[in-house]
Formats: sequence, C-alpha cells, structure tokens
Amino acid sequence: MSERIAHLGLRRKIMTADEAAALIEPGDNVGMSGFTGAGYPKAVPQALAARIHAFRTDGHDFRIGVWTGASTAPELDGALAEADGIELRLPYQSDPVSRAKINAGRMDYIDVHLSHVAQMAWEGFLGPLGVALVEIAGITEQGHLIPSSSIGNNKTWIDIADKVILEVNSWQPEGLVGMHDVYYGTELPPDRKPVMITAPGDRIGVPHFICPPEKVVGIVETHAPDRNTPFKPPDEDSKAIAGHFIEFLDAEVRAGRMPEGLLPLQSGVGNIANAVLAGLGESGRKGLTAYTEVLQDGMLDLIESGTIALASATAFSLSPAGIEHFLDRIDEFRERIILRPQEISNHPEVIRRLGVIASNGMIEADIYGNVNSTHIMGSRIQNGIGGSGDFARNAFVSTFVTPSTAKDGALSCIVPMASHVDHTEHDVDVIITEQGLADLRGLAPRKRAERIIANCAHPEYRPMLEDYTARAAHRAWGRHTPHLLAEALSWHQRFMDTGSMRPH
Ligand code: 0RQ
Repeated sequence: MSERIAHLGLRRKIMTADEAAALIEPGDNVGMSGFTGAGYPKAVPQALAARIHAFRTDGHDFRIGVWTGASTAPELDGALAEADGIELRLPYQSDPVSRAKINAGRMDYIDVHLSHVAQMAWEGFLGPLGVALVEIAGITEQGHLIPSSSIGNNKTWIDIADKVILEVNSWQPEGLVGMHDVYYGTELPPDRKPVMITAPGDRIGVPHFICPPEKVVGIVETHAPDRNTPFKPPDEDSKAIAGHFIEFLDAEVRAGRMPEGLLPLQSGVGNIANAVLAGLGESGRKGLTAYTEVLQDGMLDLIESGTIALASATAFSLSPAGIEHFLDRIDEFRERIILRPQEISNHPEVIRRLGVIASNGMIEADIYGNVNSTHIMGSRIQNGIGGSGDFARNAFVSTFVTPSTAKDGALSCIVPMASHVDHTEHDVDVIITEQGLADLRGLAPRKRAERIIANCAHPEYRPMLEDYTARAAHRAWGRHTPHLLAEALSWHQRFMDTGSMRPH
C-alpha cells in the first residue's frame, strides 16, 4: 500500500490508527477533513472513539473540539458523538447521533457560513488548533499532499495546526491528481488581495497541499470508501419544483437578464437539487457552468451530456452508482471539474462577480420571504446553514426550494412568521414549491405575501394564510410588514401541541 507515499522520510511515519489516536489529547481542537460525506478520515476517528470510551471506563473525561469542512459520516461524527467525545462541533453537520446530542443540550454546535470558517480560525476566534487530521489520496516524492474527494478547510487546518496526522486512503482514485486547485494567496485584512477568478474554470492555485514534513506526526494507511448515500429517484414534488425552476430560467433568458448559456449554477445537496439537475439535462441547453460547493450524481450526468461544460466545487457527494460512473470516465471529468478550498468555492466576492444562480433547500419560508434553513419549530437544529448563506446573499438570483408541506401534510412550509431566520427577506429572490414559483424581486412586503401565498402555499393552507394576512393588514401595529405577533407563531405551537398545524 505504501506506494501511495512516495516521500521516503514521510513513509517512516506510518503507524496504526490506534497509535495515531494516542497523539490526540483531551481538550484538543482537531481540524478534520470531510465535506458532505467525502474525503473524511475513516480510521483514526473510530480509534479515537475507542480511546475515549476506555478513558471514560477509567473515570476520566475526554472531549475534543471537532472542526471540519461540512458534514462527514457515521465513522467520524457518529462514532465520536456516540462516545460523548465532542465538546464543540463546527461548522456544519447532518449526523443523526450528533443532532440528537446537540438538541438534548449535550453537545455545543456553532453553525457557521462555510466561507467564513477559515478566516475565523486564522483570526483565532476558535482557539488553538492542536491537530489537523486529514485524509489525502497520496504523497508525492517532494512531499506534496494530493487531496482526496473533498478539499473543504484542509489547507487551513494543515497551515495552522501544531501537528498533522494524515490518512492516506488508497480507495481514493489516483486519477484525482490534477483536479484540485488549492489557493495559497488568502491573507487577512488589510493585506487581502482580490481573488482573481473571473470564470468558473480559472485556476489560481496549486494541485496539492503544502505541509512541512516535520509537522507530520503520523500517517495511517486506509482503503475505505466515502459515505456514498444512494439518491432516491425524484418524486412528483421534486420533479414539479425542478420544472418551475427551469421555466423560470427560460423566462430570464427570454427577458434578456441571462445569456443562453445561463450564469454559473450553484445547487444545494439532496434529492430536490438532484431532480433540478436532471430537469436541466432534459432542457436541451448546452455549455452551462457551475460554481457550487458539492458535485452530486446529477452534475456528472450533465457534464457527460455536455449540458455542463465545467463545474467548480469543493467536494463530491456521489452515490455508489455515481462513483462507478466517475471512475469509468475520470480522465474526461478531470478536464471539466475543479475542486477548491471552501473559502474559495463559496467566496462572496467570486459569487457576486460571476453572477451565480443559487438554489438551496429550506425548512420553511414566511409570507414575507424570510427563510429558515436550519431549525425545526424554532429550536431544534436539523443540519446547519452550510453554504446557503454564502450563495444566497451574493448570488445574481437566490432561489429557495421546498415541498409546500411536511410531515404528510400536517404542517405548512409556508407560514405567517418563520420560527427561525437564516436568510432574511433581503437575500431571498425566489421561492419555489411543487405548487409554483414566487418571484419576489421588486416587490414590497404586502405584495410579496400575496404572491407567496397564491403561488407557493398548499391549497389546504392557503385560506388560513389569506385570512391571517387580511386580519394583520387591518389590525397590525404597523402596516409595512403586517403581523399579529401573538398569533404568528401559534401555527408552530399548534403543531407542537397537537401534531398538526390545522386548526382542531
Ligand atoms: O424530517 O426526516 O424527521 O422526516 O426536515 O426534510 O424533506 O428530507 O428535506 O433532505 O431536502 O432537507 C433544509 C434540511 C432540507 C436541507 C433541509 C423535516 C422533514 C424531515 C428534512 P424527518 P426533507 P431535505 C448545500 C447548501 C441547509 C443547508 C444548505 C438543509 C427533515 O436542505 O440542510 O442549504 N439545508 N446548504 O420532515 C418541520 C418544516 C419542515 C420540517 C421539512 N417546515 N417543519 N419539519 N421538515 N420541512 C449543502 C452544504 O452547505 C453542505
């Protein structure tokens, strides 16, 4: 296996996962690789979880801070949360065990814009980083580290950590070499320079991480797959949402606001995003581009069909079938895909300059266009804001998608007042449900409410929302954004009390 480690000095640092886990101490902050189930370390976190269990059995506490790119997998988040080993987690997670601990108040979680994490770490707000634990695909003779299936915050973790532990995963395809573009020009103000990306395909960095060999304290060899969750085939709601989105893009082209080849696309993760991509494939457009954070199966299909000419991201998030597809045509994909650090894939300056078309999932939107992406009933975290804020605030047009109802229709995803706000009315241009699309650009609040209710709310909840809006228009204290505050959130309370937002 060690042929993946061409640097002779570093080859001498190979050790077992247990030995590497022993280099992590209680109280350490550990910067780990991993972004949406891709490129996370697969052996050391599990060995660390076992070490934490053993410590507990001996009556000692052992908790660490876990910083990553985004979500990882059961072998990392699941194992460490199960062991009660995480004191603080950031910047994004989607693991069920962690979610339960966070919502039970037993684990701290900071939900951060993904483009902000690196600078927060450099600025020192997060405290010292003891260890970087990073999966890579190999090490060159010169000691350069070849990234694996995600880049995330790895460059920053390697730069700022006191010591570095590497997992060299021979499951990761050797054909990844050359796909990455790691930018080493980021500085803190006042020395910050423009990030010179003027088209999604621009390369501004080097294809590897740079790490002084003496900083590496251990290397663990693995051969283990990424998380690779299969996608559900798109359901009727997802297909309807995709259809509305594509009609909207066509109308933008007809109105002369976008060129035939559109503007670079960003799409969030999940089944709706995949359905939107599938719909784009059927739209007959060619030569589009993507400036996004995650590449799902749908994106590979679009690249193969020529619909997408080039895609820039920070990570893959492929199903097992998607991986097979990727490996079969990796040389072709290498010409069309660039993986970047997440502070660049999600960089506000670049997103604004390129005029990205953003599309992200949400939990609920209120009638004025405020969007909740993260909290169920205002207090329980689902996943996190991820990159949605980086894109929504800076996009050319920012769209949010959701089915109009959840929990088998027991609740409406269009509500009088969002129970938590991640994206304010100022950052939300378009809301799309299976019912239709509400283009909010250029509309004052009361007009927005009319349009969202008419176009996006489920017919079962539309009369209740119209009734609320009409009464608020007459009785609210102010008539700019009319609300009856005590009533506004009673929808959520009714759901929590009775299991349904319908009046009983
Ligand atoms: O709960 O699984 O217990 O039934 O929320 O909902 O329908 O499975 O939707 O997987 O597309 O996730 C916003 C969470 C949507 C996601 C969110 C309940 C629902 C279910 C999940 P159950 P679905 P999805 C790219 C950009 C923020 C980050 C982001 C997300 C669960 O899109 O995390 O966009 N986005 N990042 O039942 C109560 C409602 C509800 C509700 C859904 N209105 N009220 N519960 N649910 N709507 C990625 C990264 O940045 C890494």
